[in-house]
Amino acid sequence: MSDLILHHFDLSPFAEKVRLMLGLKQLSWRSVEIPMVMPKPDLIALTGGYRKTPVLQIGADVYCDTRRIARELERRFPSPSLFPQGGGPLVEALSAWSDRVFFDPGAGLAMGTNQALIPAPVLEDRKAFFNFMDFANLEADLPHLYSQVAVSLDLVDRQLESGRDFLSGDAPGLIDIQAYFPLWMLRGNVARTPELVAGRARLLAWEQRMQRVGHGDRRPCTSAEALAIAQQATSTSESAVDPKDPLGLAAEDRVTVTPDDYGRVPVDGALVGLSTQDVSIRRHDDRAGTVVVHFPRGGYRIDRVNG
Ligand SMILES: N[C@@H](CCC(=O)N[C@@H](CS)C(=O)NCC(=O)O)C(=O)O
Repeated sequence: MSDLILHHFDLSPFAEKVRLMLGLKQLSWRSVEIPMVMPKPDLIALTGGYRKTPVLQIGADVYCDTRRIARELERRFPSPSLFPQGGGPLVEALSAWSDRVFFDPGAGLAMGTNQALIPAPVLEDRKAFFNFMDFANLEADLPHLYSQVAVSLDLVDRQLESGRDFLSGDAPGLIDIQAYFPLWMLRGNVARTPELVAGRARLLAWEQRMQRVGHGDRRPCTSAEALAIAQQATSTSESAVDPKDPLGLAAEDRVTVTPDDYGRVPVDGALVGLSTQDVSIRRHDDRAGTVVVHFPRGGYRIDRVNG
């Protein structure tokens, strides 16, 4: 099988989510460092416009969004599982809590408590990108954001009440990673984090256990090498479009796939796969060759391109 290549940057919380999945599964992977802000020409050559961090490349298959990446890692490397106690669908559903309810106010705090320190190009980029953040009122909103983060920290702490080591039992799983990555972001960016977790001994012990999950075996890779790998590879994805899908699409239909939240850049291609949970499209780029780009369906719009 081709190498796993993660396109990411070290400070990215969503990338930390995937690095921990790779660590939990004790996988070897290659790391391409991408820019924190646009432009990202080498990433866009692979994705066709999707700019968020991280993206996982396996040969000529390009997986966008941490939820799609989790499903693919679990499919290709089932053991050790991201769901050691089962319950996968519920854990996937809980990404609506971790990735939005917990992450968004944490990101607001990371921005709002550091606005004066954030380099201007990053601040300008994120002002345009994070459409859910009211940058003009972030400072006034800090008490509200602290209260929102406290809601989630309290839930995690209370889930550990029974004395279990991890949120659903004795072994770490995706639910722990989902709950941990916003705390990882707070630690790195919000000076008052020690106060937010003070007195929560169970949470602190769990946090240390999560740090020990690690990142697996990481080796460097350049973006030029990653593009050459894509260029020489052929996608291993099967073409399968559900004929009963409500959108009424067929294989090879030209469509765009667009995140419905923030970073709403459409990716244009020929439909390859469409199931209840996943969508994939084929596209060509002079430098990346012919690639298949994969997205989850939850939180993404698929639109037919006429003509
Ligand atoms: N739903 C996406 C969210 C990813 C996301 O928002 N990532 C942030 C970085 S942590 C991002 O893309 N920031 C802007 C950038 O990297 O250009 C996922 O699960 O992968």
